[in-house]
Amino acid sequence: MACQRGALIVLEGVDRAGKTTQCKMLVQALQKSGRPAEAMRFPDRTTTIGQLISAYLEKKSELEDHTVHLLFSANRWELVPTMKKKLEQGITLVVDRYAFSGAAFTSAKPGFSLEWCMKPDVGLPKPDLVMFLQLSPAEAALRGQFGVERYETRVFQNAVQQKFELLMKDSSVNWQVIDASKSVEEVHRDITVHSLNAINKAEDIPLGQLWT
Ligand code: NYM
Repeated sequence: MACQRGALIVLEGVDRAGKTTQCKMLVQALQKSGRPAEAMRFPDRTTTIGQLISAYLEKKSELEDHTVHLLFSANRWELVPTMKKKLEQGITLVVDRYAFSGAAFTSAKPGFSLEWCMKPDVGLPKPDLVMFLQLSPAEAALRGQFGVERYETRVFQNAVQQKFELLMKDSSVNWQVIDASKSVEEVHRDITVHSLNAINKAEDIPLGQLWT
């Protein structure tokens, strides 16, 4: 009997919403309950393309805006065969950022339409669940200073938040908004409930294609 596929679960949100902490906690909780699960993150800075992106984010290099957008997308596409293989093996993937960050961040730059920004990621494996960790700019500010990487300013993050709100209007994607202002444990509980639901559903339906 073919094994049931794993679920593709994505966490999105503006910087400092707690995505990375929550991804780790979710993977650990799933593994502990006997469900195979692995963490992934985008950009994946370990590949050749990922290293170009990383240098750009760290302001060690300059890249033209369209070019870096396409590199972020290529970085997802290069991992697709690995992702599909793992999902087919029954492994649930918990992904820290995906195509939604790609579209939201680039379209927050002047001269970029959301439509253009979504195009290169059309057809990627479609997440079974996308949780948006919602945190107001005021609450985010209480969590301390922004980092030093590119995009880490209040004005830019506000623009990104607005683009995420547009993306969340798309009902072809299973969006769940999570109140990230709650305690780490409470957020973890909310995320776990939604994830278990998605994992159960994914077992019976084929993996979809994003934005098609
Ligand atoms: N980012 C991330 C993009 O601009 N486009 C993308 O496609 C993705 C996946 O990279 N500020 C931005 C969002 C973040 C930065 O992410 C690096 P992280 O999670 O801090 O490594």
